[in-house]
Amino acid sequence: MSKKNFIPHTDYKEFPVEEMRQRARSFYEDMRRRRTIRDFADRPVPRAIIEDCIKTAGTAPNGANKQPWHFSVVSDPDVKKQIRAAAEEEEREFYENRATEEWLEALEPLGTNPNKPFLEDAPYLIAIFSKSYGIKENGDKETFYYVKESVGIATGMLITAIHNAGLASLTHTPSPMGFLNEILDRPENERPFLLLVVGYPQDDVEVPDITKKSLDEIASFI
Ligand code: IYR
Repeated sequence: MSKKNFIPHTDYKEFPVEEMRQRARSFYEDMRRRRTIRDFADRPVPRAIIEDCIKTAGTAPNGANKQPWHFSVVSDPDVKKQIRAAAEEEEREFYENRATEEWLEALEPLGTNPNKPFLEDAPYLIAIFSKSYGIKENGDKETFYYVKESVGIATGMLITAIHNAGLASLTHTPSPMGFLNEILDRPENERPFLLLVVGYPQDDVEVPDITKKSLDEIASFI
């Protein structure tokens, strides 16, 4: 007897072990090509691609299936310009005053600075908002659970989907990001989580010569 509201999970697909091995390896080989880039071309990207990537993010596992996220997709040049101006103001403050010496040193290999031309160059900015709580039809607050975890997972899936589609992204976190609520007209129960810049890399783009930790350094098998 199935539980109330349960249906058969007919979408699950098992693969023979050898095929699983190959799939796991080839997915890793493909994902390790992903790099954050900071120089975007202004070439357009069909909106349908972005829509499918966001639909992928929307399939993420999350607390009590409350789906506590909102993706605000910006392609309007005027809005991008406003976001760039507000982000650069925060970033100037960060680089000149707020960041500790240790933090600036950690950023040194990435070559970041307060100038954010990518916020206007890239065809899409996806502002990801986490919903701290929901609002019921009668206006009462609805509690949401594991909001940061949920939105973090959805964002990882979005970044993966964008890479899989053949586009590049940049996880940009101007701090604080409250200006995004104003510019994008998002309600008080939503908090900016991250600004994802999406598009094609500029021709001959370069990336920092940095490496990822080895399996031994990031995992233990007991
Ligand atoms: N938000 C700033 C600084 C910055 C911080 C970290 I941690 C990074 O990994 C990269 C940048 C900026 O976007 O420049």
